[in-house]
Amino acid sequence: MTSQLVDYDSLIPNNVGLADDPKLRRALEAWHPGYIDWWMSMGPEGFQVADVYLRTAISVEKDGWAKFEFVKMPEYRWGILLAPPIEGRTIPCGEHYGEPAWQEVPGPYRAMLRRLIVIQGDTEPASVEQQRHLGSVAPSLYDMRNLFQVNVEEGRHLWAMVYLLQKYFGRDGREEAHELLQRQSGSDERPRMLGAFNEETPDWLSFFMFTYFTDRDGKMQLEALAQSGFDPLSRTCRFMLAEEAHHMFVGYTGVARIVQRTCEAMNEAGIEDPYDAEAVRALGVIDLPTIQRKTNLHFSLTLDLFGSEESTNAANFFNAGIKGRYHEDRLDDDHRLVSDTYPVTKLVSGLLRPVEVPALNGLNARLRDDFIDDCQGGVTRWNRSIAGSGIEFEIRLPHVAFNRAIGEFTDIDVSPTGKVLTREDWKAHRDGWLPTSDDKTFVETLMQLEVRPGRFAGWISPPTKGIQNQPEDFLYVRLP
Ligand code: BYC
Ligand code: FE
Ligand code: FE
Repeated sequence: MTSQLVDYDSLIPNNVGLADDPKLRRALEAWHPGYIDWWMSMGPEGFQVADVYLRTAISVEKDGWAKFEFVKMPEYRWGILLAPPIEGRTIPCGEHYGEPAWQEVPGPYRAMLRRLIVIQGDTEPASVEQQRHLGSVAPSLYDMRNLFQVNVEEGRHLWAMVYLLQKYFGRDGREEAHELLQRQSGSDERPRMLGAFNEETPDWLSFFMFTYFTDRDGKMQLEALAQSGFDPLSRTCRFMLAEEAHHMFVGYTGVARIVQRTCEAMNEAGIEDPYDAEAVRALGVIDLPTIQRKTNLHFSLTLDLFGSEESTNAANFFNAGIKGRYHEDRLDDDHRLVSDTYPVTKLVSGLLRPVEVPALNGLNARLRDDFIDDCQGGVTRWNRSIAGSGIEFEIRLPHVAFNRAIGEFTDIDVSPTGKVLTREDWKAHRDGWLPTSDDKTFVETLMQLEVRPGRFAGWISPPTKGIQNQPEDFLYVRLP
């Protein structure tokens, strides 16, 4: 019971008994100033003194875990919150299946666990860095607030991983925690660890695509780590997932509102051909093929985050019981998978086709497949809205082998429909499939700051309801 109560009065709000753990408290308090320095220099640019209507986690109960109030971002109460323990929880997979979950780091798996926690931790501040310029071109105060909400929560996710490193990994944990503030998205010397987190997020369409697709990789990876036999990691990730839902909501509704605005504008102007980019763009809205190209880009970049389709690392994580499958505890099999197989798409004599591989080696591909299913839902709803406007166009997720830089398909050129191409063919079609410099320039011209309460930039529809049901003209961000 005690562990569920959140101590909100101390410097670092927490439900991990920080007040009774002076060693850990000192380590975290020593890390805190560096974090604030990082936030001031790499966090949202130009809005650190604004009052923002933000939610802060104050409890870990299912209902009422958050409160909403105006805060300046550097004063946000970044806390350390673990989901309530599950009585009698056991290791959900691998060779220790059924044994009591570990409350301390299992010695033989220390290095593996540390690596997983560091990779997870590295992505959180990376996304804040990628998005730091977007506040100054926000399409509304509502959107600006959502961006900052996502940013402060990614900051909290960094705290969550740093807590695990400092509490359970001693000196090297402290060193890793320090390094997490040193690497920088897009840096030549010290880049972030995973590819997609070194890309630019140049505009709001990219931001919404990122939160739809890449934050959803976050969800899938957190779901897999929530199935860890290392219980503190599991509890940490379970609580992070509560926050993650909002990030994907921002992405889904963001793209939906752009699509809606484009279709409305086309109908008002009597334009029927979605491919007449010149006419559509002249209306000050984003043409649907550009949205498709951004989808292709962000989806394929995000697929790379799942690692190689066949991976002995993934097999080892699972065997050890430190990373499970999506919904491991709801799956009906032996949870060991030693003699099972899984179909993984591969290139076989020039054709892409499923090949059965040992299930343990195919776990990255399996999580990626679960991810693709999860992505499709929102895409289908975007398409329903386009069809409802009477416009003939469908947004499609590209083939898994399209535009990949990690794994099985790295060295081949594949069309969005899954056709294997020659280099020349790929080059000839590339600009129809991935954003061009012309797309970039056009979208950039639309990125103009709109801060009048209740007003929205012309390329995006207002949301159907406000945050916490606030009225449309609510002042979500009070600028100084
Ligand atoms: N980029 O066996 P392999 C989020 C490396 S997002 C660069 O194929 P494995 C968020 C790999 O390290 C979720 N390198 O893959 C979202 C290995 O190197 P070594 C983040 C890559 O090991 C939005 C080699 O290639 N969380 O939370 O299974 C906003 C062969 O590895 C990449 C996690 O990812 C890549 N894309 O790795 C904010 C969870 N892929 O060992 C936040 C933790 C692979 O040969 N991570 N490599 O030197 C993991 O579970 C796994 O490490 C990976 C796949 C999913 C990354
Ligand atoms: Fe996160
Ligand atoms: Fe997120």
